[in-house]
Amino acid sequence: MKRAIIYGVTGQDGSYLSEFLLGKGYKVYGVTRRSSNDNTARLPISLNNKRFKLVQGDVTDPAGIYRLLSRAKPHEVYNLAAQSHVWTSFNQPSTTWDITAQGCLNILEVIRGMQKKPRFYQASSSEMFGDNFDYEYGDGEDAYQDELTAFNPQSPYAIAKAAAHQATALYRRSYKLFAFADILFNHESERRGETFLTRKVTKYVAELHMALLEGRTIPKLRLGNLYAERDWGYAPDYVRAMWMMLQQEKPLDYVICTGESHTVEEFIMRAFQCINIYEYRNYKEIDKKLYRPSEVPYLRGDCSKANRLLGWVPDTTFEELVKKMVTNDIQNRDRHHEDITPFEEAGNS
Ligand code: NDP
Ligand code: GDR
Repeated sequence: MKRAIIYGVTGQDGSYLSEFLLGKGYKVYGVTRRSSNDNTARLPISLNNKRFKLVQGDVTDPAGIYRLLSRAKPHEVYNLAAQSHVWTSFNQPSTTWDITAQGCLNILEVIRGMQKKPRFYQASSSEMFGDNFDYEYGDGEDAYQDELTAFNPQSPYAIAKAAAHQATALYRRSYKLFAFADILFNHESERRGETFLTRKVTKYVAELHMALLEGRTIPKLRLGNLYAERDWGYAPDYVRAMWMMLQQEKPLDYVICTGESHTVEEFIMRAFQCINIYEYRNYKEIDKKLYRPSEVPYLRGDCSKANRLLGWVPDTTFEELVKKMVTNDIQNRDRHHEDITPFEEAGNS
């Protein structure tokens, strides 16, 4: 039976990846760091599986990584652990560095010292491109990023990710490690952390939907920069790509994205439209504190290489993604309010 270790198993992607690997017959060691509250809310499905083992650990603790890898003797190690919130990284640059850059290096060093070396996966980020892009036709209309676009990171998080990305490539070249780094563009889901833009918006929309039905008012949605553009995909599609990469004969880096870019405002408008609100501006206010000292203005990936060599294509469209997230947040609210009108029928614009 194949064995895999997932660092970052309690996060959005870690939870989907653990279910995906269990579905493929793996034994999965999911690593969770110690916390004063239960942080396994995303893992009920995996925790019910006898082939899933939850173990304590932390990527900043090299000795613990060594003990786990020596004991479990995994075939594959997935590093999804990170301080992954860009805005937070400006407030906590050192912590972000220790987890997101040093944590990756700690795992690579342990693998380097092992006799039977597992395959290694590093979750790199489109944030590494920062404000850089290439042009297809030179007229600015078709700007994109791919595996060859130069990095110009714009946050402590992106700098840490770029360091981990380069370390993975260096260990692959220098020590013949079977190490891959995917450049993942934004991907969201019903399990997305609540302080990321998409989930913050869909939770608000669900709350507003309920409030309108009950004749209540709620405070406005506080937002930062509405004009940044992002290439948003669906997380389960992206964890499938992670596994597909590690099954390749030759370790290469891939961009994983949808190829479509939408503004933050477009995401918000779509989410409000799910509850039949077509003029959302009355419900939002801009809070300058939510602006970042330095922003990534535009992300649109080109994943032709992953299409060609992995046969990977995203299954979920932008419109489906927004709808899934809003529907899920409304259903979560509904569990406590069984008798409300389904949102499709609510005429509250
Ligand atoms: P999340 O923030 O949801 O999950 C991060 C995970 O890392 C959590 O399980 C968290 O644990 C864990 N973690 C944090 N610090 C440590 C530590 N010191 N030791 C061990 N584990 C730790 O991120 P996502 O699931 O969205 O993303 C997964 C990976 O992919 C991350 O590395 C992220 O940077 C990267 N990525 C994500 C993209 C996206 O759009 N989602 C796009 C590009 C890259 P806890 O639950 O205890 O906080
Ligand atoms: P991002 O995601 O920074 O792209 O990083 P996030 O959802 O935090 O921001 C997306 C865009 O929305 C703007 N924005 C706001 N963002 C947040 N969080 N909260 C707000 O209130 C708000 N208002 C506007 C932001 O300025 C930004 O332009 C995500 C993370 O998952 C990273 O870990 C990952 O590497 C990248 O995607 C690719």
